[in-house]
Amino acid sequence: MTNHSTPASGRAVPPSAPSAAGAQADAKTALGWMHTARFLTTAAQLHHLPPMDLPEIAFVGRSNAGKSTCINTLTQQKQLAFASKKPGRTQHINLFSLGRQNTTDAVLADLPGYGYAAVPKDDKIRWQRVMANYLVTRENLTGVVMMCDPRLGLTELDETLLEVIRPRVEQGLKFLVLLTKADKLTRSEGAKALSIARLNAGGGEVKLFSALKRIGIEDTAQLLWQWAHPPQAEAAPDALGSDSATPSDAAAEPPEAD
Ligand SMILES: Nc1nc2c(ncn2[C@@H]2O[C@H](COP(=O)(O)OP(=O)(O)OP(=O)(O)O)[C@@H](O)[C@H]2O)c(=O)[nH]1
Ligand SMILES: [Mg+2]
Repeated sequence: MTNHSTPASGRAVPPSAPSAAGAQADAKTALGWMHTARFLTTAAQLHHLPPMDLPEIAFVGRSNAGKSTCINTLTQQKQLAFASKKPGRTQHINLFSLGRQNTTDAVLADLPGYGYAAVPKDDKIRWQRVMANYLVTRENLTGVVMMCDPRLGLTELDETLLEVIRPRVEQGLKFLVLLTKADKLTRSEGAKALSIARLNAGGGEVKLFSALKRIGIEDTAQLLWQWAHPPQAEAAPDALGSDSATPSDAAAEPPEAD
């Protein structure tokens, strides 16, 4: 796939400063930031995941929905995450660090897909439990990107996952449904899929996405940047009365320009 149009100048572009209304980045900045992604670690079980206190954004969805391809496309790296025609390719939780100049200001998590029929039942149940635990207990989880093939719609397991994360979404967990492989839809099918998914996503954000036709890439990168760089007030909801100009934490501060 020729999807790695490296923003050669991206590294040198200083990110936009967070405005009073909230941190925003232009597409070039957001894609430059995504391009800094590098492999951090892999874990077969939750307790193997390193505890972290940086924003973490998880990609979830049915097997074969396009999670790994989406990560590769957003990060403009061909093989950062394992993508394959064969469903069930991703079998561990794989973490990738993001941040310029070898600092890390956020983490992406590529999760194994669910619903792949050929997986033995016990493995399925085990994995669903790991996934639910991850979504409920991972403290630094800041956002969830649910990848959904609109030709299949939201499956029962997608709905279950939505139920699992609903309490956290109500408490501020960010949530985006990406309707994948949008290249396979006509314009009107795409519009219809968007409105159906918006109804089902309970007010969460929904976008069309295609790695192949490069649909939704910039928007998604910008949204993830925003999630990982919340406005100051959101980053430090209770400053314990501190009125001093404390240095902001790495997650709230835009990375320095090279
Ligand atoms: N047409 C089209 N195919 C895509 C797109 N994104 C992914 N695919 C294909 O879908 C298949 C599955 O992609 P993956 O990224 O491995 O899917 P996954 O969700 O990570 O799958 P698991 O690891 O099994 O959970 C591969 O054959 C990809 O080439 C897209 O935007 N358009
Ligand atoms: Mg995968």
